Amino acid sequence: MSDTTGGPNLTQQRILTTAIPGPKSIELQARKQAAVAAGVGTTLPVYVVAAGGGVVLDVDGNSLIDFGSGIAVVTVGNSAPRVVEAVSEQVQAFTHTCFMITPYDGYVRVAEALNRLTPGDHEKRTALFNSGAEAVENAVKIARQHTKRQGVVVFDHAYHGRTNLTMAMTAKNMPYKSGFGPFAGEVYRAPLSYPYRDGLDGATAAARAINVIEKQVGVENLAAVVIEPIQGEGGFIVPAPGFIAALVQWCRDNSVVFVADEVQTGFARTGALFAMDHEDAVPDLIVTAKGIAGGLPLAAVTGRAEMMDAPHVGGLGGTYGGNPLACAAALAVIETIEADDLVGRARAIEATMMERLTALAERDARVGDLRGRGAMIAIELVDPATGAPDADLTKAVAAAAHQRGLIVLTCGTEGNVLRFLPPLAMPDHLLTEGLDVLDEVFANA
Ligand code: PLZ
Repeated sequence: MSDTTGGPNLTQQRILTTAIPGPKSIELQARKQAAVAAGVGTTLPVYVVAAGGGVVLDVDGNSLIDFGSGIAVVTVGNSAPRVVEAVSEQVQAFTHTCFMITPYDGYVRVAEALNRLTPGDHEKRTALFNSGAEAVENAVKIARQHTKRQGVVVFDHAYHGRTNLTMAMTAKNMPYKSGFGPFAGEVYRAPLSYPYRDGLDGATAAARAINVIEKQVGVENLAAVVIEPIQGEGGFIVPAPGFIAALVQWCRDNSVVFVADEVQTGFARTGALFAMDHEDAVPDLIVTAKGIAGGLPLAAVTGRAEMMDAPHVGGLGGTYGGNPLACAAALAVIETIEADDLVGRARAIEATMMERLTALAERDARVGDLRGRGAMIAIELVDPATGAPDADLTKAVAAAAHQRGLIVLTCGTEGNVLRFLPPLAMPDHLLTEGLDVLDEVFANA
């Protein structure tokens, strides 16, 4: 196979042939600056020619270890073989008809699979969309129709997207919201459970959030509570045990729709098919995207039939939602997760990462917290003396890792969280080497 073909057969090695970025990438980045809107930033401007397994190959011949998965998207790996085959077959058959005009069975099969795989054994329905933000918006539309109420509660540090409604739902001002208002109304923010920072147990943190909701919104005005079971962009915050279950129970008691935004946590990422599977609770609606289709744009809302069926016929849709290529990819992703036991693989990755990062945290007091599940792990970096978030160190560590050929991402409201999201197709030797690179970087930082 030629070296510019992606997929798992791409040479699984970290190779640095130039400085990062190399000369060809620098040239392309100059063209990008002249041609692409400045608002669209790039974290690590190496221009990609192929990717697969655990590496990303750039135009200068550098092969980088991928601890990012394109922000938790290529969970099954880049150009995963079943995805390539299914999409290639579909692209020859037809590329689009619009499901709202003349439908096709790929969409129905994805809906059936999601109804089967998502948490809870109640009767379910699914609707397909293009992006996480679009699906979150549709979950809110569905909850409003079902409850005949308007209010939406979200949480501190939440990330739900960049469209107008989801900007209102996202917590962080820069870079997501600043100057882009006015934002959609009827969105209210409640305090999260953030064990490292608030020290509260799940029940206490839930009682605090519920008090805010009852006093500041009022149950009679509330359509939905929307939460990421593990926050993604907000800092990979795992709520204290029982927090999510208490919120779900409160929603049930008050006829409020509980929406789990599993755009980042879904599809085996956390060592379960869905992060809600770790909680002793079942969401009413679950929003999925990213990992669902191995890199093709697809998103879904799945949930209780009586809620999903509340909007009138024609009330939900969009030109491309459930595009045939994306559906073919999703079916191949689901087959891959099941056939290759990627849930088990995510747990094995968790074990390796936790062992190595625990050792790092013990050696280096700047690692204030280590948290996450499966192949969704992060460290929060702080000033050891004060516990204050250290965004500068986080930026420096990420940049040094990039220089050494390791793709890592940062996150967190304070920008002081380094997150690791390797594809589950990553071979062990690259996972270990990536962790070695991190050790080196911390030793020199
Ligand atoms: N909900 C939980 O993580 C997307 C955003 C990157 P879209 N997260 C990555 C960026 O800077 O734009 C995300 C998410 C959760 C919703 C979304 C939105 O998904 O597919 O980007 O619209």
